[in-house]
Amino acid sequence: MAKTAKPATDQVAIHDQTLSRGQGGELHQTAEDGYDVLTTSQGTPVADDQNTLRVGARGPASMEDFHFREKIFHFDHERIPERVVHARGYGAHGYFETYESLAKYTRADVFQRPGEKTSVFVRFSTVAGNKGSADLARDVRGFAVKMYTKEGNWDLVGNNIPVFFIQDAIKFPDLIHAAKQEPDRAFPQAQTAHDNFWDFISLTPESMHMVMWIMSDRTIPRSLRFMEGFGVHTFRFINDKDQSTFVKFHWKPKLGLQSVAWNEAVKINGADPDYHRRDLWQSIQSGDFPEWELGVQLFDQEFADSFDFDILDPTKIIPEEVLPVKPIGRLVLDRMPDNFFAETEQVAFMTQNVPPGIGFSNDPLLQGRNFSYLDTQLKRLGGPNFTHLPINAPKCPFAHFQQDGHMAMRNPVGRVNYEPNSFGEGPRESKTRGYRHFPAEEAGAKVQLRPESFADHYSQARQFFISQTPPEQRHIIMALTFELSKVETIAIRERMVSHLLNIDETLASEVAHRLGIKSLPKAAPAAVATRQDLEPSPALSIVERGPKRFEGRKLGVLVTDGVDAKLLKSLTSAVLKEKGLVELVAPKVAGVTASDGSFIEAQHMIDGGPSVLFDAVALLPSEAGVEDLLKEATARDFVADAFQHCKFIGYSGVALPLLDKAGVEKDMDEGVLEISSATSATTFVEELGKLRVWGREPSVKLSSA
Ligand code: HDD
Repeated sequence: MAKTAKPATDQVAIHDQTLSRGQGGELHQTAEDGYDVLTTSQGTPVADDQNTLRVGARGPASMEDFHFREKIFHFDHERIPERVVHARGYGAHGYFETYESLAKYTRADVFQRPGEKTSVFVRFSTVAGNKGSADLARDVRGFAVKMYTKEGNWDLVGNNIPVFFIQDAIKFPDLIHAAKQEPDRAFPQAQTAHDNFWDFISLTPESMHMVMWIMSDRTIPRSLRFMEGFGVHTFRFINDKDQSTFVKFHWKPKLGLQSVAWNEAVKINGADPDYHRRDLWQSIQSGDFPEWELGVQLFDQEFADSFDFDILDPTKIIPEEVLPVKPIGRLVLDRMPDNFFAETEQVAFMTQNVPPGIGFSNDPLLQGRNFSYLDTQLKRLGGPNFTHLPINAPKCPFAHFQQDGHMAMRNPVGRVNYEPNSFGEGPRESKTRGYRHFPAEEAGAKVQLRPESFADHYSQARQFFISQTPPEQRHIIMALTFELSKVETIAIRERMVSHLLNIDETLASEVAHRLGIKSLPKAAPAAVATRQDLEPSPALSIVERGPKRFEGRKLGVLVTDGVDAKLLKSLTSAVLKEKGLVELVAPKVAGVTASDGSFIEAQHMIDGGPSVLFDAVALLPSEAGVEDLLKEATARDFVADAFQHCKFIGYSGVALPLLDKAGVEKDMDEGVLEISSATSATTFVEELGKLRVWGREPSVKLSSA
């Protein structure tokens, strides 16, 4: 109920009743004092929402209380089944802007006119965890984009990894059963570090390329804004003349790639399980709109025939160095949903939603997905009319003869609900404007087999590994060691090592050594005897594709009463100039009284703002303040964690004892910089663009056993 009386101008008189407009423009019944009147869902005004109708003040409830019964009934039915995968997600609205006409390749309306903007809704997700799981689970991230084009909705339902675990959709239920919590004990939640997952994986060599990706830092992104997205499969662009060009889709974040360290991820999950949601919410609400470029790899049949791998195999990429990614437009997210359930939860993505000009390839995973997505929406959304929900309805005109069913909101008007009809009513098919499937010539015996061209499971897995920088390779080794250390069945650990031997011997022996496996097992029998030695592809590294500056990142500044007001101001303006953010962490969340007597608000108390929430930290306590911080375990952790997570640390001279107490002073390196003036504050902030001092990592033993 609105707390303030509505001004008279907001009030409207309809049917002799005074009504007022709510936030969304909806009408409310208004009481004499101007308040919106609470009603039942039938519109009956409610007089008492605190007490059920009862017989006598201490007597039994009366069934007659229709308001109570309706309220509880509705509450009892609030939940819908969560998605069988990708249950935890977060979405936003925005637009896609086309750079240039692609009419030569595709008749897709969205790609015809340079500068044209198309509305989109994007939902990011984790895969394995339930709806309430934490954001920093080590997991693939879903990157699902719904474009409301003028010729129908186009759903590009991708991930932040360009390959997949399996080659055929028939294995999807097995993969997901194995990955999710084990069925007898219902744990672990949102983690693949358990026997069932690695048992399945180690018996599924086609997953080895994906294993390299999921054990890399790609699965612990710093922000949804700093990760790539991929359509994964090969699709088709189809032009006006019905000619086809193969296409792979890439989303590239404007602010560069960035992930966190595993030890950091574990702590972020405790400090802020909604870390990614909050980050997206804050950036959009503050007008700092996340942006990606859409890029395409375009190729013809001749390229496909000459390429080392089958372009229908979803466990393979085409390296960008072999076939460059051509930018064709940009995606900007600029509006959060008004209501999470109505939009983010009820949005129904379906791979088969394609407009004219976009077509499918014969990728067996894609073909299977085209069945699964429509089917799952019926279960989740309760009936065939989920396209009537505003988030799922096309924004272009549409006309068909589908009718009735649960919750039908749009029903045909008039007598005719079929075609053809001789009344001349209703929509008709159009050979020119309608969707035309690409007339690919297909022939062959009906068989159940995996083509030979899908058989090489190790070459690209190796290519991925050797394309990583040394810290990234260390992270893969440690991630594999961690995950397999949670596997209780020794034979499964060894089976995984036998696959790693086919990828990289050092990788295999490092993991085996850390797991305490005394003698290396034999390499797994490879379907293709000779592994190809492919050139490294630097585009596969996150570190190589980081940002150029601190833009969009957050500096956490630890302050106390007496903080040097001038220095803090210089530091803050240097960060803002780089388009970064500053948040203050103080002993009391209210804030601190600075050296010039001004009161400065803080965003966190020390316990609530550990350094894992920031990309870099600065320590600006006063001399008196540092004495108190030395007694605070949380202040020591703030510094020690920032150091072991290889972050840049700025400090004022008086903070040295705190660095000492945190065990950092003796190991100080080029990433720990003194801030004593406006100039040194600027130098510090310029350094922040490098994000991490990975060279520190071996010394802090973050990822070497
Ligand atoms: Fe899937 C959801 C991405 C393979 C069956 N998938 C789902 C979502 C994403 C993906 C991003 C969440 C959409 C949302 O936010 O609502 N899925 C992928 C990618 C795959 C993939 C990139 C491989 C390249 N998926 C895949 C297969 C199958 C499914 C092989 C089944 C044969 N996926 C589903 C589903 C879900 C889903 C069961 C669960 C909820 C939903 O569809 O709407 O149908």
